[in-house]
Amino acid sequence: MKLVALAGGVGGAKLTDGLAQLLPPENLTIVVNTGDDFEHLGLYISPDLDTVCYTLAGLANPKTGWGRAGETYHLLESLAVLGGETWFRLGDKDLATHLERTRRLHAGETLSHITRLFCRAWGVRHTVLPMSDDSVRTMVETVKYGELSFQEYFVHQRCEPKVKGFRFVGIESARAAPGVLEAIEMADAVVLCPSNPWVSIDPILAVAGIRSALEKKKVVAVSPIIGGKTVKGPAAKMYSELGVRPSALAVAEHYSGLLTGFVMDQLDAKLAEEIPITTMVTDILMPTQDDRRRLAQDVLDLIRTL
Ligand code: FO1
Repeated sequence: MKLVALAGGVGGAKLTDGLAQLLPPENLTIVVNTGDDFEHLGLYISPDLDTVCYTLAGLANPKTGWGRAGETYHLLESLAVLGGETWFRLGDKDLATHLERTRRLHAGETLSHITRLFCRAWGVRHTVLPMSDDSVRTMVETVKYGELSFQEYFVHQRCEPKVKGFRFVGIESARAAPGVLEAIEMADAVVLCPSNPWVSIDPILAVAGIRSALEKKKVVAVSPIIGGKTVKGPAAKMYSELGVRPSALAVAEHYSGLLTGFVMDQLDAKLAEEIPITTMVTDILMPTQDDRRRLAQDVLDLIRTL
């Protein structure tokens, strides 16, 4: 079975890792949100791309899900002494990624090309593609502070400001990165990983051609919400602040018109009858490597029945 997975940060990375344990490299392409990307300390940072690649490479920090395992923060500590900006925790190993990526971007290489080179260096054999090589920046409209850039909202303000909406700056002119639409075309199904629907999956769906390519495919979403709460991150809080009761049902409705199948947690089993598409009820938490593979297997089993 040939699959494309659309992924954001930590939850998405875990499921793609499970899928990568089950599918050979030629049968899995992972398309990653780049709306979270930003420039910081003169460096180009692509948090979701790095989270997915580090996870697939077995290099990710197991505690946070983002950044590198066994990380040190010597640069940040020295920067703090000088009164520099330290709110975004860039570890020493991780910095090498940002330095080399930034150097290559300045030399005219594309993000997708650089990602391919880095994946080869890290031993990641499955294809990881940024959604676009063009700049897309997620802006979060907040009640108190007006519009904030995504990392300002997410990391600096710790997702505390109440949100009113989102804007993806640059989306009108962003083209899908080379290979994205081709991979969807060739796929038997597309999986929307348990990432934040508002700020991880929606930016990918908003890139020209991606949503319409998905409309011709079997599409299965895995809920990032269990029992009204998100496993990690602000998705449930965002639903509440936007006037929608956070639930697996709200996620299914978020993607309405696009889905052929839906996967949600046992805790939400009662909601299954309200979802008008084939729904699998299973354990969607992925605390261990085995859980990632088990959930990925459930997703593949569901796809085979559609
Ligand atoms: N998330 C945090 O909550 N605090 C951080 O200091 C932080 C640093 C960081 C550095 C590199 C990187 O690739 C990711 C990092 N993240 C951090 C995670 C990240 O910004 C978010 O999880 C995503 O953008 C949302 O998917």
